[in-house]
Amino acid sequence: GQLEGTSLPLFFGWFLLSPAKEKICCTSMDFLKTLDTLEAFKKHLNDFTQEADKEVDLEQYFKSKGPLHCTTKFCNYGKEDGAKEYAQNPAVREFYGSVSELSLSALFVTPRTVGASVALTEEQLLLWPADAEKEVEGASSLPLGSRAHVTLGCAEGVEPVQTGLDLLEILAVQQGGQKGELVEEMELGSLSYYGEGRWLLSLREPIRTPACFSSVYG
Ligand code: 2AM
Repeated sequence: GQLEGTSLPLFFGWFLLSPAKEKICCTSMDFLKTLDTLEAFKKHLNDFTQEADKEVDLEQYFKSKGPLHCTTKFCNYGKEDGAKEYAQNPAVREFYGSVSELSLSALFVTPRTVGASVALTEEQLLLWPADAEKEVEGASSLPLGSRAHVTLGCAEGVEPVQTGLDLLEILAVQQGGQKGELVEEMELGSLSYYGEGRWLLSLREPIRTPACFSSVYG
């Protein structure tokens, strides 16, 4: 097989294709630009800065991290649990190099990360590791694929792995029955606040983008 005799990648995932990729970057920038002008956001500004009366420019606050993608399995060149098994999974071999459509269902922002949640299809779930949701306390009973996301940016000193953990945290709060405080109906969808600097914009229409299932050796 094509993966035999080669070392394992840093990670597998779906890589967003142009021009949808550029459009998503713009949408995310526009969202950040609007969010930090909202009164509701200013009211909770101390989640993002300790300095009283300081303004936060979210577009500057978050730095983008490489090509836009949705990680399926972080392998760390084989050092991660289950990396070899994942690479040998028949579905992974079958779909490697294929293009499918990713559906982005929400945008979320925390003091650490900004990302988009991805609603995976049944077929895409075949490529999703069974234990991906187990890392966050209170999130292990969430449906398979709940962690699927695209990292759009990270605050200074924050690693991108944090984006999926932030998403799981918001979903765990939701699952616990907390609806979030509906803050504003925006053009893109409804914006809710979940406390501790956690904002979620449920998109009225999902953003669809073609993406290629592949891996990074980096
Ligand atoms: P991300 O999927 O949230 O963007 C390389 O570091 C890629 O692998 C990044 O895209 C990163 O996060 C993801 N990643 C890094 N460490 C990870 C981990 N322990 N579990 C899952 N994904 C990880």
